[in-house]
Amino acid sequence: MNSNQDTIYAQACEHISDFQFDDRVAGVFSDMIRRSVPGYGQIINTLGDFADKCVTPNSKIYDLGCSLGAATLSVRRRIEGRGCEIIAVDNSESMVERCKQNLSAYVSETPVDLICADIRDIEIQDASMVILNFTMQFLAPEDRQTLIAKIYQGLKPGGILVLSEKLVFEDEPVQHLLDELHLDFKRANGYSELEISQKRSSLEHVMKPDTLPQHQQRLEAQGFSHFSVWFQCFNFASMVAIK
Ligand code: GEK
Repeated sequence: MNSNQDTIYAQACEHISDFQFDDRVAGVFSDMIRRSVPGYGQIINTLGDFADKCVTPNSKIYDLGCSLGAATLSVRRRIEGRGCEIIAVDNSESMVERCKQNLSAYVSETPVDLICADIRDIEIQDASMVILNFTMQFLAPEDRQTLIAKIYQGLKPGGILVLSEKLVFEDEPVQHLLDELHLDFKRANGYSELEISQKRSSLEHVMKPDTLPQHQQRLEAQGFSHFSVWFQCFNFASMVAIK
């Protein structure tokens, strides 16, 4: 077995504690997210395409909840020579430490300011692109509108927010069906029933997904007048909003 393989919930635990982005998770995170989030690889690649089209010279790009830097790396290689700076933020020290190593493995002329901080506490300015790739779902629901307001204010006109999230659905049969398809995706990727159910319990109080209308209303309430879902696989979607 590969030491970077996610086996965190493979053994039965007496007590399932709340999920944390600690060193154990950071060490297997690439494997965990690819085996858990359908479309993750495609979304990461496409963030580079968005950057190529939308990032303007001498602007800033924010990767909020950057984890190991996958989105930052995808964007960085597409914007060389534009005089831009990427600000990558995560509040997990273990993630930031590993992210630093990942970023330094590639040569680039685009500086990355890697910050260990809460995304609620940082300033956003002169941005042509802001990325929230599966991060907002971990923020307390009452803090989400304030974060979107800060992002909107920090974006330049024409700048984009790419927001990827797990979704929930008001329609019960749809919720059930897409949930089942997601579980099958995890089973097909080698997770056992025990791993699936223990991970689910650990995330219960930590990750609070919204419905698609909740996202759209939040973005529109802030002033984003252009909005679309550009990717969806089962109960995972990525949205783009343009200022
Ligand atoms: C990727 N975007 O690979 N402030 C800063 N970071 C936070 C906060 C917060 N308040 N809350 C959570 N995080 C990445 C994947 S993972 C998604 C993002 C997942 C961080 C947390 O430490 C973790 O690294 C990340 O957000 C969420 O494209 O695990 O499903």
